[in-house]
Amino acid sequence: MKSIIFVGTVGCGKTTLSQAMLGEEIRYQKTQSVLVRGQRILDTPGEFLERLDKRGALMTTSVDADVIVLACSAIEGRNMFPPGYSGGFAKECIGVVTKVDLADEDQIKYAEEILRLAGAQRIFRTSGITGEGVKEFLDYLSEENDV
Ligand SMILES: Nc1nc2c(ncn2[C@@H]2O[C@H](COP(=O)(O)OP(=O)(O)OP(=O)(O)O)[C@@H](O)[C@H]2O)c(=O)[nH]1
Ligand SMILES: [Mg+2]
Repeated sequence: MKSIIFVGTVGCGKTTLSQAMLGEEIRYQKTQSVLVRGQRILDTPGEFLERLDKRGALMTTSVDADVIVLACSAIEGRNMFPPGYSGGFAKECIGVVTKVDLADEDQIKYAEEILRLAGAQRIFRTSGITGEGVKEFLDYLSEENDV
């Protein structure tokens, strides 16, 4: 599997999705600092995106990952990614809509639009709680993809 770094707002579901990807027990744990999970997943605190003074740290940390994964909760309803955000990383950038188990189709589409505007080239619909979409996402990360 390619190594990834999750980028998304506080509470959008990065850690929960990481736990689902790794087949771990799902338990809430606020991410306080950058954490490597299962060797290939860099889990970051949402504050790294939300606070302007932390965004540089996010860029530096992303050097260690093959793929940038922008995460957007389907029930969040706000966009914290600047347009074309992915361009700053100069790497493959994809998106995950999280918490699809709590959302309707319109909400999911809105989150997909946010991710597309941020520059995500592929987008997956996921839920760390029900496990929806997790296999498709993992399969993608295990494939060779030319972007
Ligand atoms: N129903 C549902 N709840 C979710 C899902 N993903 C996360 N949650 C809940 O949302 C809350 C925050 O989830 P986290 O995974 O900790 O969010 P995070 O993005 O890691 O947040 P930070 O570490 O603060 O950046 C927790 O209470 C989770 O149980 C999901 O797919 N479905
Ligand atoms: Mg977290």
